[in-house]
Amino acid sequence: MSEPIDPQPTRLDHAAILADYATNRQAAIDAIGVRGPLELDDSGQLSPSILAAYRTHGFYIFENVVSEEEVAELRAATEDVIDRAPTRPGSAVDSWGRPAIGRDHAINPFMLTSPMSDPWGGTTKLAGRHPTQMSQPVAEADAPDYIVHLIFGMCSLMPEALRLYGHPGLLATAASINGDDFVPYNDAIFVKKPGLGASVGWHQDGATHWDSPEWHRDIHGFNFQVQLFPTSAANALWVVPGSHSDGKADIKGMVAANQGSEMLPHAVPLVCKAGDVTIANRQIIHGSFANSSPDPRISITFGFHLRSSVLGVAGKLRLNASDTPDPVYDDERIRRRSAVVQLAIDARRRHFSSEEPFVYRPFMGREHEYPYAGDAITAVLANYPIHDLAI
Ligand SMILES: O=C(O)CCC(=O)C(=O)O
Ligand SMILES: [Fe+2]
Repeated sequence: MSEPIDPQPTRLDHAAILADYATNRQAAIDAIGVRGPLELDDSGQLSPSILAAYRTHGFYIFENVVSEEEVAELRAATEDVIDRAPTRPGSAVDSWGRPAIGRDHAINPFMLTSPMSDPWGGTTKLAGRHPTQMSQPVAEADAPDYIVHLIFGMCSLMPEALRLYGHPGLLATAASINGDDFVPYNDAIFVKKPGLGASVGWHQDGATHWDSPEWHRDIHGFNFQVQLFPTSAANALWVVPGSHSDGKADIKGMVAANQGSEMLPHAVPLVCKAGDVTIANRQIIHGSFANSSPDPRISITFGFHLRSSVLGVAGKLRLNASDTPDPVYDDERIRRRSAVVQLAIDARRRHFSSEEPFVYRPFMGREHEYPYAGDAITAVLANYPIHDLAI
């Protein structure tokens, strides 16, 4: 049974308590057997045994998907974007005194928060889906007031990230799980710098279909996370295996039953190498602790849905939540957002010429309308997160 954890421990105390718990739970994930190379069969579908493991457990770790070179490019590009973030909310300049980027975007690309905080846990934000707050270790005296927690709109901020979005193995996985007419959800980069990174309170991602008569374990889609650094139990994303199949969980009750401790007894850490890609069903209970460890995590996160889960559905979880009602997603909205995938495929084809490009069924025969060249680039990418398909 876990000890209740001090809501504001020192960084070192937090790291020590987490280390004990993690050793235990690392053995549990090793026993499940949910990792290996991303294998496609002759028809380009995800290998049946991987698909079966993903459907049962609600997650999988694909090893060694993104090459060292591509990871290096993505790291450099992401670090540059982080460097250009405003120093605090509303600031016009970055930490070097240069004009901060993203101030002219319809969706602010940066979510800033204070070091090792839990900005959503226990609040009503994002449809109140993070019911409990993680412990928030006290940051070192020299820590900045604000850190970058999330970056939105990566495909227009970094060509490297756009190319990643067109990755053939990942898109084939999306087609295998959600069908050839799969549609994108959104993208977000989680940034967890050593001794600074914020936590993400336990939650399930889906917001629209929990009470649907057609509810099933895959109805809210999934997210990939491409890891730019090796992850450890201390900074990784954690999941509760199999919890995607059980409907809406009582997370508050689970934490209360665990003596108020956030270290849930059945959770496991998705420990990865750089270049590994995790996939997690959006209905799985998941979260991450404040990064009190000495190691960074940067996770490039993007998700995909079944088209039938999105079409005709009034969205939720919009980034620019305002007074206007959530839109009902129609064919045109889906086409606009899906065009980012088609553009990404072409951007990747031009850069990695020896790789077989993914064929995205909804755009078959119309690929030439979405070249990664000329005006098509801004036509598709300008403020594309306003078209996210958030359910
Ligand atoms: O990476 C994390 O810490 C949280 C990720 C998450 O909540 C998500 O991908 O939905
Ligand atoms: Fe999540």
